[in-house]
Amino acid sequence: MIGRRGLIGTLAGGLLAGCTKIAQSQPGGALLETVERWNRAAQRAISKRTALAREFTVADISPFFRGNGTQNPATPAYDAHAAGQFADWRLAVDGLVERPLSLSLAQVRALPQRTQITRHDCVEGWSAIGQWTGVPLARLLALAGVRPEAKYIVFHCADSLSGTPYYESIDMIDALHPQTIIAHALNGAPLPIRNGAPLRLRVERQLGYKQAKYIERIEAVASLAGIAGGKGGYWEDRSGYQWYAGI
Ligand SMILES: Nc1nc2c(c(=O)[nH]1)N[C@H]1C(S)=C(S)[C@@H](COP(=O)(O)O)O[C@H]1N2
Ligand SMILES: [Mo]
Repeated sequence: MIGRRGLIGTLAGGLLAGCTKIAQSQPGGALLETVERWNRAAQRAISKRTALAREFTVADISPFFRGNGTQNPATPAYDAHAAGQFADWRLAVDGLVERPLSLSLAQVRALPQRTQITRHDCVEGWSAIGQWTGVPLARLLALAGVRPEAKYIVFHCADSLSGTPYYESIDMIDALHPQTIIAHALNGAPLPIRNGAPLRLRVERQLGYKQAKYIERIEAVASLAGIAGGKGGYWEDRSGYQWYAGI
């Protein structure tokens, strides 16, 4: 797994190696200074990515958290799970991991949890504040033993839009971010079907379409090239939506 320190270390290590060579072949220190400035800028960029999203209070919670996109996958398999309160739902964690997992909802709930009140922003021009509870994705990835070759985490969903399965992906900086959770509850109650029951992603530094609902499989990969349209997400594949949707 690439930790924050590991990533910065790799960047800094590469730059320092470069610096040594430049220092040996250059007469003055001007170039070195430039490289140092660049190094500081790179560190600032990474710190920005790891900063926390704003959290709100219970009083700020929206009375109704609307649904958007799929509001019910409505496949025979999903309907059967819903009828049984998702007691037989399994969450797979696989791909570039040492120990592939297949977890029940009860097992997901038994892991360490995080609760956060955040604002969801959809590109279509609406926002809502909700309280989400779930297991940090970093925990799941540690349990599964994600391999260092993994560069992205892909979320496979149970629903399709116009006959194409919904999916999304994030990089390891967002995957290991403390506010990135696999949520099973909204405002203290099990996720409503319209909001992604039984499990959905919350990746709080990004826009609404990254917040994958109805997750049945989490896959660690080295590249997004082989997955669906290759652009890392349902909307990314078919419209101009950016893969990195930072807010
Ligand atoms: N599986 C799945 N996830 C999805 C979508 C979808 O259609 N299917 N829509 C996305 C969009 S565009 C938004 S704004 C949010 C909406 O989440 P909500 O339904 O809880 O409001 O889910 C995102 N995740
Ligand atoms: Mo959205």
